[in-house]
Amino acid sequence: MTDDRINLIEADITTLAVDAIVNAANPSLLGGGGVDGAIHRTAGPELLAACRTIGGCPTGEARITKGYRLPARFVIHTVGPIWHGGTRGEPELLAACYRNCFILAHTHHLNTLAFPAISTGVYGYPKDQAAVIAIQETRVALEKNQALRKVLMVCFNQETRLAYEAALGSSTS
Ligand code: AR6
Repeated sequence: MTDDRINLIEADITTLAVDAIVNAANPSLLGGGGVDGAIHRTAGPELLAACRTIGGCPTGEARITKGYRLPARFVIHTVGPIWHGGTRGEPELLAACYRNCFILAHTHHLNTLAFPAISTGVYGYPKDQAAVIAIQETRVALEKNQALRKVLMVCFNQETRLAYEAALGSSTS
């Protein structure tokens, strides 16, 4: 059973005291709007300095930094695809984001993670389709990594919560 380790919560991700929160970043890793802006504002300038040393991140990949002034110990920065209608590899790239975040969590022995709905804000990915991919990849990761205790799916609005509820209900784990 994996779904008992997936929680949908309504929260500002920057307030969560988990091992790592995930940032929906852009390829520069130098900050932006949305959840990225909120994370950088709360984490403080040390986060930006750490991101500068990384030198960017291609779409679909992920990088890890400390959380600095955040209650979370680490930030996993991933770059989701921009939605262009779904024919430019968006589903595969979004799935790769989740997979690469879970790989970093595993290698850093992180047991509690919180995800925003990657790509569904500024990048325009349809929330329902993104939720299906997020839940699918999370179930696979939870099955493989029994040490992963809790994955929080942060719903910043009602539409996102409904999308996750539908994705969780649409198939068995
Ligand atoms: N806590 C949790 N979720 C949030 C928060 C928050 N504080 N703020 C927004 N969200 P977005 P993207 C939700 O636009 O689509 C940035 O400028 C939001 O409602 O943050 O991947 C980057 O630098 C939505 O459900 O990320 C990139 O340029 C989800 O987080 C670009 O935006 C993702 O929305 C990335 O776009």
